[in-house]
Amino acid sequence: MAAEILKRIGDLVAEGEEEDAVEAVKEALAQGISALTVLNEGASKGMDVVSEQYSAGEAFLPELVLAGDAMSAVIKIIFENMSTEEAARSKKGVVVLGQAKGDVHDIGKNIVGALLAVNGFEVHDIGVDAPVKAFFEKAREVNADIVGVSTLLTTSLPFLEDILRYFTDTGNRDKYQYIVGGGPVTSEYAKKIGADGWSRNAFDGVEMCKRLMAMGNPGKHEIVLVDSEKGGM
Ligand code: B12
Repeated sequence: MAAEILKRIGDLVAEGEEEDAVEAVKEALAQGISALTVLNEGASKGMDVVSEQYSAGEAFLPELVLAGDAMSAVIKIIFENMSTEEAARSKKGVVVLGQAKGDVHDIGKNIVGALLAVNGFEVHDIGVDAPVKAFFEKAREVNADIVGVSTLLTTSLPFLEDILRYFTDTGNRDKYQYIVGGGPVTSEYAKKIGADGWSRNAFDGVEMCKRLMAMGNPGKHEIVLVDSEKGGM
């Protein structure tokens, strides 16, 4: 029963059937399937399918846009449900999150932000295509502990280094833990640019942020890498 509706949610997301996908998600939640399961075993599988199809030349940009819209719509419902489940949790830290300059992909970033929020972090999302300086300005405004940057585009990778350099050049490097993630952002790259943390996915990202909060001393400790898919840390 659960498997059936989760498969249906994945299929509807992959096909970009936004309204039907939202209805199916509501149905699954009403059946008592947890919001996390709906995300992991349902909606995310649909994005995996369309990603594979795109890479294999079997799906094209219009299909991606539709699937992306459907995913964004169901994520909203899923996380509204998670927030109420987890509302009583206390604040673990303040995070500024944004998509690097030039990049308008936002599904992964939104999942990272929402998972951090339901795990007790206060998240400030500065959106997509965010200028280098915007990360610092928001971090200063909200007195952030962690600044996180996402990118899925190889062409936007240099901005990750630029943001960190901006913090350093303005004398603010030791105020914030700097974390990076997204498709082309490897752990080696994160290490190379001098980031404080990197994780493979959003779930690992929560663990990484908890550890960074416990460690303190931004820029002065060894980088925290969390990659549960490799079984390593
Ligand atoms: C959906 C999609 C789109 C949608 C985006 C919709 C949206 N609202 O986001 C649309 C159609 C708009 C789009 C546009 C483009 N896309 Co596109 N897109 C994709 C696709 C199929 C899926 C991305 C996705 O949402 N994945 C699901 C999420 C959940 O995964 P994720 O983003 O990786 O996030 C997870 C982790 O990476 C991690 N994470 C992410 N961010 C962060 C941040 C931190 C701090 C941490 C700790 C972790 C973390 O946690 C997340 C959750 O677990 C990928 C293919 C792929 N295999 O990734 C291509 C892909 C990313 N796109 C690509 C390209 C080239 C483009 C375009 C340039 C195409 C074009 N010719 O116009 C444009 C770019 C426009 C722009 N300026 O940004 C390439 C990028 C290649 C590269 N490495 O540079 C890819 C890889 C496709 C490919 N194989 O060629 N795209």
